[in-house]
Amino acid sequence: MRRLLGTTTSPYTRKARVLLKAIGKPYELVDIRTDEGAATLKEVAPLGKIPILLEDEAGTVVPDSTLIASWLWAKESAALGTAGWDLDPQAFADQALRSVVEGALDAAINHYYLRRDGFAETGYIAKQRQRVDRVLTWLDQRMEFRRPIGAAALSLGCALDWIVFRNVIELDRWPSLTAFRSSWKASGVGDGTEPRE
Ligand SMILES: N[C@@H](CCC(=O)N[C@@H](CS)C(=O)NCC(=O)O)C(=O)O
Repeated sequence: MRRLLGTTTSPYTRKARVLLKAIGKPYELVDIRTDEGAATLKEVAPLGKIPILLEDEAGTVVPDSTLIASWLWAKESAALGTAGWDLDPQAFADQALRSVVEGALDAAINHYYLRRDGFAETGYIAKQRQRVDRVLTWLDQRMEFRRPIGAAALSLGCALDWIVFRNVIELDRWPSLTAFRSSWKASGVGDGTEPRE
């Protein structure tokens, strides 16, 4: 059976969980906060980052949520297409938006953990927060939730839910992104994978 190394809080792991749910084949989420998960991560992932997809065929290890999305699109495009997805890795405009969304998500994650570790809101850390604000303002007029759902929308849905889950920002400052999140939630594609401890 397919296995996914990750956690239930991780927004990048969630991208893969949403797609695996859409595919509908059984898979196992191996939480890296367990001994088994930590040991497997150590074995297969020198970067120590999640998610990692472990295919049951020939020991294939697929790191990185975007690579996992491309892998699943290559292997399972019929099921994903039927479920309303279009994850073509060569859709450059979509991938460009995805990289902006994930740049903001990376900044938000860095900011959250560094502040949690007690670092002050100055210098490089303050810059991460400014980056999140700037990107959300830029995205506010550029993202609409529609089908088929692309790579940027998947990342944005997962990013916004995580940002709200961790209280990183007050999303209602961005009305179009708030509307995007409502449509994302109403679509049900992320049901059952919402961030939780
Ligand atoms: N570009 C990577 C980013 C993955 C990432 O940053 N994952 C976070 C969890 S959401 C992580 O593993 N953080 C642990 C660390 O940075 O040590 C992807 O798309 O999978």
